[in-house]
Amino acid sequence: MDEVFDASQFLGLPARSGPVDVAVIPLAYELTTSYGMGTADGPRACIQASAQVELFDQILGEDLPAGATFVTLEDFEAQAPTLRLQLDEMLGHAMPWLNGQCFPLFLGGEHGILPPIIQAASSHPLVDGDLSKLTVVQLDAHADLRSHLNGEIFSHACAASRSLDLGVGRLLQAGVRAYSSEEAQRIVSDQRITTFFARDTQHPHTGGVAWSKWLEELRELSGPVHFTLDIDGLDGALVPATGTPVPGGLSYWQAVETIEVLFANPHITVISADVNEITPQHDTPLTQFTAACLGTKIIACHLLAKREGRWKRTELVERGDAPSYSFEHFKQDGPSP
Ligand SMILES: [Mn+2]
Repeated sequence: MDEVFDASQFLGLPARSGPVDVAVIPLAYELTTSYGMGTADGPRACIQASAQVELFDQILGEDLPAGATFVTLEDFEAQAPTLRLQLDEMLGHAMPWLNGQCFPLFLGGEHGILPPIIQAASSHPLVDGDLSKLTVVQLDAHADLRSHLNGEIFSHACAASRSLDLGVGRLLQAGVRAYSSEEAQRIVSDQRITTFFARDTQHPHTGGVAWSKWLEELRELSGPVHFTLDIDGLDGALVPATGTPVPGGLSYWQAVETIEVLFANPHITVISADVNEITPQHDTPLTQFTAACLGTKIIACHLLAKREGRWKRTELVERGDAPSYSFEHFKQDGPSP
């Protein structure tokens, strides 16, 4: 049965009434991008490019939406006057979709969207206010472990640092090939961080061995997981329009394999994901189309996990002592160094 095509929706899939299974949430956010410009337009460009993505997924074995109800939200554009208030705004926007009732896929926007998503994830029933239960799996050219960039602690270059500061229990990174000495030291000293450097996984002779170890790490994870895909983790040739394209990155199939292996792990629940640092490419749609293909792969793998019992809608429990999660978090963090 053919569905009516709706260009405002991811994959052109029309929003349907009833409980939402998959929410695509564009976060048109660009405040601290250091080099390229245009990440605020990235999510919408990705949604437009998704119209050209095939609905059939090989491992799902059927066309999307595969019986699921999709919704693509309108672009979130921060209105607040300061960066911290905008992060709080984004937190409030993200949190309703992290209640365990659906799978949210956030489209960014610069990687600075990660800390508010992670803070919102603390309200997910499987995290239940304790972010040490949460693992973040990150594909990225950069470690994003700086304490600050040009004095700004919520810069995209600090996204992983701030997520760890919020209390995330583990951080697994791959594709990393551009980082500072400060970040190299943090990778060694912070036991929560495991980094697979592109220098090792992409090595022309021994890369396969390092890559197998990365996949092994993914297979050994347990508990709730957030997957964050900075598209600059891919080789710059695949995503030339992203803010900081870097050579020597992951192949498309390595990104696909990471997603498939992660979602196939029966001991984890991938509660949410984001694809970020998408910037529209005007001469060809390559950058936004690559992001749309990987966003589609994430959704297909989620639906497969759901079909095979690795993801279940959390039962809504009425609690007398319902925990309250602060929307003031970022605002109260005080001045930058
Ligand atoms: Mn990043």
